[in-house]
Amino acid sequence: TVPYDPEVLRARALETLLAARARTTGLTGCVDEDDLTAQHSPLMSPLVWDLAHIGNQEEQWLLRAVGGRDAIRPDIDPLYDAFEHPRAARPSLPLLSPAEARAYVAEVRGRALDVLEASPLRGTGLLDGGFAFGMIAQHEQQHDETMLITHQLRRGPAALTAPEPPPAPGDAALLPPEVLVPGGPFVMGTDTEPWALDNERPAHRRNVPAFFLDTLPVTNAAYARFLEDGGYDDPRWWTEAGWEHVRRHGLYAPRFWSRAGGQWLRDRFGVTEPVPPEEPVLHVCWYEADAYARWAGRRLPTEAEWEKAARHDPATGRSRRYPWGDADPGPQHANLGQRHLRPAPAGAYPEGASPLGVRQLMGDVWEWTASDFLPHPGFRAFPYREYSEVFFGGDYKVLRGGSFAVDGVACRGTFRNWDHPVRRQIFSGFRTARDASPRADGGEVTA
Ligand code: AVJ
Ligand code: FE
Repeated sequence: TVPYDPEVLRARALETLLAARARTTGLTGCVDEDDLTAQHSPLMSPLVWDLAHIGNQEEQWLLRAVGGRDAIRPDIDPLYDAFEHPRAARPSLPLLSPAEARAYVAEVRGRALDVLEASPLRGTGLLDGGFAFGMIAQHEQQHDETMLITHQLRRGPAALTAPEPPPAPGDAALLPPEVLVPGGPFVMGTDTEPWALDNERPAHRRNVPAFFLDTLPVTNAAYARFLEDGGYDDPRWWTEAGWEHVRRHGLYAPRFWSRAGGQWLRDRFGVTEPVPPEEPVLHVCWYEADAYARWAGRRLPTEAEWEKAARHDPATGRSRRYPWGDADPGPQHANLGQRHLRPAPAGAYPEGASPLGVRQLMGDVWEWTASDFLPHPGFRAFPYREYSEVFFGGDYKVLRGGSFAVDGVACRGTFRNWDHPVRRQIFSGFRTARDASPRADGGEVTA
């Protein structure tokens, strides 16, 4: 059982479920019916599919599995099963209409809150620490990020506005370009986060030799130098599969970039603007991130290196929940929850720095790592194989940290995301690393 007060977790479950629904309502309420049911890209579902899928998962887990209630709409389960129908096929299914989907998710939610009220949040399994409620709040927030990607792909006038302008870049120019992460073991993964998903578990020791990591994510200005140096035309920088991919699809710059009047422009949620040089590069695939790193004489960090940089406190030897410590994310720590509707400039959020001074590990852009998506040693699928297990060993690379579109409930030092190496409609960027000489590990013991 988790070392948290069940009543604190009950309040947090309620708060995070309500916050997720407010965001879902915003993302589906700012466009008309046609926009909700249209396919904006074959890569994405219609928004109305995500909406009803959110409700259907909530019905299955909170009403049926936890609450032991009868099904409201067992007939629609197959329509909203992500494994039954590929995204491109979903617009032609007999989906609930926007009005029906709204009524359905509201009815499910009303009953889910009754179940929350009535459930003891201790013991083992789905109820321990309110896990099922945290899982469903995270699931809704993950689909909110998916819907924001659909909004990015949607054509037409802007439908979304940023709640707040982004912060200033701060002291970026004064920071050392890279930090040395000393070698030795650290604890990767977790046994104690009540709402950590199955792929983040269990905690285990990993030895990570000394390495250097970029203090900041790679910026648009840095990435543009790779373009100007002919990076996309030079097979030396690309893996074989990456070169094949850029040639076949004619890639020449990050997705949503275009060239006009001698400068790079980008489309962002229906507005075209000059590419902001100081912002972390966004909408690059793994192949592009990997090629840039090789061009720069560097490499992508492994997933273990990334997590060590984000969590390991050299002063205590402990792994923190977040780079800044154990406190839940606050607005001073990281750019989350689509607050700025864009990444913040590199160097922002100094209060979110890791013990070694690495910035913006959480929020802003998902960071591609060198690693394939694999289970931690001792992994057990929970509560369903289709969340993580069926993806292990597939054609997926791990992304860490979370983008500006991730909510704090789905953001942790241990949180793992994954996608195909060709994907770039997602809010993906990266930072680079290099090996340190063996002497740089400070003589720490190795596991
Ligand atoms: C963890 C983001 C890869 O969107 O496919 C949502 C999350 N799983 N519903 C995805 C998820 C089931 C998942 N990712
Ligand atoms: Fe889902």
